[in-house]
This record gives sequence, structure tokens and C-alpha cells, in this order.
Amino acid sequence: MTRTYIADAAKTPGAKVLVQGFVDNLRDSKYMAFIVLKDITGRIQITVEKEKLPGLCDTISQLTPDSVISVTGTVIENEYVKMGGVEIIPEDIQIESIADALPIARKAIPATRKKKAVERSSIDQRIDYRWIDLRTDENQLMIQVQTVMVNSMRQYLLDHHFVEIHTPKLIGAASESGADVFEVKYFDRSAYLAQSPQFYKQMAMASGLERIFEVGPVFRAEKSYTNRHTTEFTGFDLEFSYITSYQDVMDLEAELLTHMLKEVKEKYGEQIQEAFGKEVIVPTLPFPTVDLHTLYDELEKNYGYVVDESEKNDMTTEAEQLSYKWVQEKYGHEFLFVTGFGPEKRAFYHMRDENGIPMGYDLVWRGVEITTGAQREHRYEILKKQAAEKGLGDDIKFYLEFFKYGCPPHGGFGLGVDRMTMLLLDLGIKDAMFLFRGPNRLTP
Ligand code: AMO
Repeated sequence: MTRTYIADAAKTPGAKVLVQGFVDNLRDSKYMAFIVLKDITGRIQITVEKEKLPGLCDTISQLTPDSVISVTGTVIENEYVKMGGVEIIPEDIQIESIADALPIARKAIPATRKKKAVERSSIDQRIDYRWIDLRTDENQLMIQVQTVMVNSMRQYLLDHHFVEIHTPKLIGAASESGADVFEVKYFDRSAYLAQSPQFYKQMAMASGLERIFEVGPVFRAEKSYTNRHTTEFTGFDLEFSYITSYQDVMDLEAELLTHMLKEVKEKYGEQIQEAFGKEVIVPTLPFPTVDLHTLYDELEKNYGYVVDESEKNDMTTEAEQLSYKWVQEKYGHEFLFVTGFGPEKRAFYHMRDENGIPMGYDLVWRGVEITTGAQREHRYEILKKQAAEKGLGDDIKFYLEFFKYGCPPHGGFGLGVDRMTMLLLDLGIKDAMFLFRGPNRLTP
């Protein structure tokens, strides 16, 4: 018999079905047993009248929470059943896997007369057993939402003449700045894990591919212990040619994110509100843009925030957070493009204007940076000079070569998928990814 998803089975009263999943709840009394079965689509009650089905009693007595079973039976309407007014009367229950007592508490359990309250396990304890933690409705929704996020952006780009590329993550030289890079043993020499697909996105421009994107792993050897940093995350990166300014890059990103949030809201808006208490807001276009120094003036004027002189050309974490308050009050918006960073704070490959200011931006959503983007310097001599100023030489010689044999003007950005998930659902980053990696975390 073919397996039926629980959500589909619940719609077919009278039908004989095979459903499979985890035992979500179990009540086994003298005459009756009630099993709540959960699969990725929902839950259904399996009701067993023991006198009528003596052959199942032994199986039921072995069941534990989170065991995996296969149930063949008939779907029956029953108005007294809370779960959608249907239940399954089984003919057969097969045990696929028995679960030991669970080592974590995925949710807090209030005290009863017989039992003490159980606290929810910490996120670190839950990550030790992440596969068990991921069985909750919230976590499964998080992964489903992330799927729609990435897929809707991918589809948008495919509809706009982009192609998808897959760049190497093992590289011979540290990319970008050389800092924050993991060194790995590569036969009898060293290799590095790519801290960005940056160089290869740009190689694709020199290859004449014109519009490319990549969704892939990004590695950062940063000892950061915040709720928004991880040592390995999923980057959504794109690059496109024949732009006239970095404004083209910002416009494309704003349209892409608006499209994505519209799709997420249509598909999961209500579930997100219910499970995470967060409204999905589809932004209006254009997104507000502010120069960094104007922003600092505004933050000082409105909230008394004074930035340290040494940090004036970059955005501080406090400024990021406060900018959310500001952009909401001033524009009723959740997104803010910030431009006008100092050249010493930005990568050498950002094109600079006549005043030496990098022609790039950060995008801040709900008070957290989600993107860096820019028009790139595609003129070989200038690029070489800008790299040399940052002390980059031989290591990036291979990259500079990309610009020697013809290269269109271009720009692009990198977006953190995990950060976006975290902000969309109001979670910390450890909760917003399939499996977190940090300075102290390499397992499971
Ligand atoms: P940047 O270093 O700003 O830019 O990274 C782009 C985006 O990636 C996410 N991000 C992170 N997410 C989780 N943990 C981290 N440690 C982390 N670091 C970065 C953020 C960030 O905005 N090459 C450029 C992009 C470009 O110009 O195209 C770059 O990598 O969301």
C-alpha cells in the first residue's frame, strides 16, 4: 500500500490508508489507547479499542514518545476528536523504530499534581540533539519558510536572465582580506575555505555570463559569540554586468526581497504569526537610503547616540539597532540602505567615487545587517592599486588576472540566508539554521 500524508488522509473519511510518522503523544489505558501520530504535514489520532483489537496491545505497550510507526487503518469522522474531527481506526501497527527516553526537553512542561515542571533545554543542549529538536512544528516551519525564501529568490532571478553557478569552496589563497579564513590541510600544502564567492562571482562577469547567482556555504573564522554570527553560513550571492551605478544593485535587491517576502507571506504568513508571533511585512519600494554620516547625525539628534570618532566611517552594532527605530519612525519601513562607508572599512574591490568613497552599501533589516553590496572596480590598474593599498599582493594575483583581458562594469551583493531567517522569525541564529557551527561547535 502506498503511504498517504496525514494531511491528505484527514480529508478522506471512509478511506483505508497507510500513514507513517513519529508518536507525538500516547495515552494507553486499560480499555483504550490513543496515539497521536505526526508527520511533516500534520497530526492525526489513532484510536484503539483494545477489546476489539487484542493483537495490537502488545505493540502499543512497547511504544514510547518519538518512536516511528506505520499504521494501516480506516479514516473515520468523529466530532469528539479535537484533531480535525477525524481519527484512524487501525488494522495494523508496525513499529519501525523505538525511541529511547528523550535527552532534551523541546518545550517547557508545566507542573502537574504528580510531576514537577520541566524547563525547556537550552539551545546548546538542544543542538547536541538537533535532529530531535528539529521535529517540532516551529523548527519544521522554519525550514519550510527558508525553502520558500531561497526558492522564490532563485525563481525571481531565473526569470530575470540570471544563471546559477557553483564556485569552489577550497581555494589556494585567502579571499578578500586574508583575515577570518580557515586554513585546511590540502595534501602537502595548505588550502583555505572560501569566506565569500566574491572572486569567482567576478570571474563569471569576466567570463561574459552577465548575470549570475549562487547559494552556497560561506566560512568565517571569526571568534564571535553573538546571536547573529556563525562560522559557516549559507550565502545568497549575486553579481551582474553592465550596471551604471550601485543604485542598480540596490534596486535589484529591493525588488528581489519584496518579491520574496510577498511569497513567504502568501504561503506562510499566518503560520509564522501563530508560531513565532511575528508579522511578515511586505515592504514598499523604493527602500529608504541614508548616508552613514547623515545617519549618525540623525541618531545623535533623535536619540542622543554619539559614535566614537574612530568608528565614524563604519556602522556600529548599536547604530544598526538604533537605525531600525529611526527608519520606522521616519519612513514606516523595516529596511534601510546605508551608503558612504569609509574606504578603509570596505573591501579593496569596491569601486570608489571621485572623492574616494566606496560605491557600495549595507542593507539593514530590523536593525541587523543582512547584506553588503557594491559596484566593483573592474579597471585592472585601479583595482591593482586599491589591492596594494590594503597590502594584498601575490595572493590575489590570480584574481587580478580576471580584469586584464576584458571585463564589463558590474556589481553585486551577498546576503546571509541564516540572518534573514532569524530576523523573519525573530529567532537567534542558532535556532534559525539546520545545524549551527560556531567556535565551540563542530558536532553533531
Ligand atoms: P559580507 O562579509 O558583509 O560581504 O557578508 C555578506 C552577508 O553575509 C552575512 N554574514 C554572516 N552571517 C552569519 N554569520 C557570519 N559570521 C556572517 N558574516 C556575514 C551577513 C552579511 O551581510 N563579498 C561580500 C559581499 C558582496 O559584496 O557581494 C561579503 O562577503 O548577512
